[in-house]
Amino acid sequence: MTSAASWTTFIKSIASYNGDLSSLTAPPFILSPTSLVEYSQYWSEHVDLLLEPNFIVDSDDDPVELKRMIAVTRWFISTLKSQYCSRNETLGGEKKPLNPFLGEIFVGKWEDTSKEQKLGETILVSEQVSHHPPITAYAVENKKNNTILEGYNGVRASMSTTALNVRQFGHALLEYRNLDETYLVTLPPLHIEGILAFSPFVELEQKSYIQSSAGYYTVIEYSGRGYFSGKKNTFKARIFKSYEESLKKEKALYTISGQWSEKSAIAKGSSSPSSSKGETFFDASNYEAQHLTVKPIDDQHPLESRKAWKDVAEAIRKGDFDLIHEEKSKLENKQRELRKAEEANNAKWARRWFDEVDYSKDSLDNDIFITLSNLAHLSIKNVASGVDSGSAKNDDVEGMSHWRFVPESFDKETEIKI
Ligand code: HCR
Repeated sequence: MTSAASWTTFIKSIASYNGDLSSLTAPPFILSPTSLVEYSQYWSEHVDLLLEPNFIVDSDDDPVELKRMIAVTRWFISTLKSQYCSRNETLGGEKKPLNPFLGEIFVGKWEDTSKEQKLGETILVSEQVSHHPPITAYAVENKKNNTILEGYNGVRASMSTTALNVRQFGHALLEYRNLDETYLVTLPPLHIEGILAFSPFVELEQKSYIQSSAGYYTVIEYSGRGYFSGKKNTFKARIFKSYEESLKKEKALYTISGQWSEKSAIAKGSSSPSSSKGETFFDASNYEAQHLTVKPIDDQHPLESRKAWKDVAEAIRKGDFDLIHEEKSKLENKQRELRKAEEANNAKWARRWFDEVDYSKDSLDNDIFITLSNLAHLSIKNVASGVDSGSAKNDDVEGMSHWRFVPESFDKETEIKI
């Protein structure tokens, strides 16, 4: 089959697509040799910005909690280029990632490359906690600064005439333990444009939110090419004293606007910073991503992503469709056998470092996710990320669930070395 013909078959298959990414069969040239379980690393490719709130000192101008919210917003904006553009840079376009198997893991670390050595080592643990639907849970931990980011991700997708529309499930919780401050971050919807033209790319849409335990609340509005400025990947973020204040845009304490994949500016108040008045907020093109270090495949455990997918990844790199199919089938059949054996023994795959949490049943007094969701009027149900608790969409979506990191399980880990 020619590339064009297999692409047409692929387009037809996504037109009748049921929302579960594992059911999509794509032609080899659209496959990425990287599993989705690796995407958790994108949260921390600017470790210095992630840890920055720990180093902000109180001064006479803005309250220190507001300065920290600005820093957390900057860190979040800095993650977007890695999350949504990095395949375009490394693989020449958005690709379909490998669909992780249940129990697949990915771990790595960021060394402290700063002159002052105040950051310390930061580690990533990422685990596929559900296969149908696919859900990846992760934690990024920096012991030196007592900072931990944890979260999970799932997606549901549907095809419109020209684009693949993706709703994200999950959220991130960023805890600065020395500061006794936590932030809840929601994930924006997105769509994949350019499918018909053979060059898929991601556009973020609608909004995402950051809620601080100190009350401050950031609303980030996304738009593709056109709406705000005619430029790609544009956004506008407003920081408010609280959710209630956000009901009137004029109450914004700061407004940030620009392109998340390029440059953005910040100014006090509710008007967008003009290029002359605004101070640079973040310049993605001049802030290189720091990639994590992963141990050599030979030293990896069989559940570690790059080891488990090695032969499939090589077949994808060769563009050999039959070999991809053969190697993928080997891995998938092994998984099927495992599930059958579990069923026969009435057993369940034991998640390694994460636990499922059911907020409708488990009694979770003083749970920070509930507290922050209430502050931001966000749903605590298993709904798309960022859904308002009062919205008509506030109804559990089948198969989706909340996942939490269990640090003790990771501390007891003996088989997987970072
Ligand atoms: C939608 C997507 C899989 C999911 C990817 C997610 C949402 C995963 C969590 C990360 O934190 C952020 C993230 C970034 C990716 O942009 C997003 C992927 C983009 C494409 C991929 C589709 C399943 C691929 C469809 C196949 C074609 C048409 C390219």
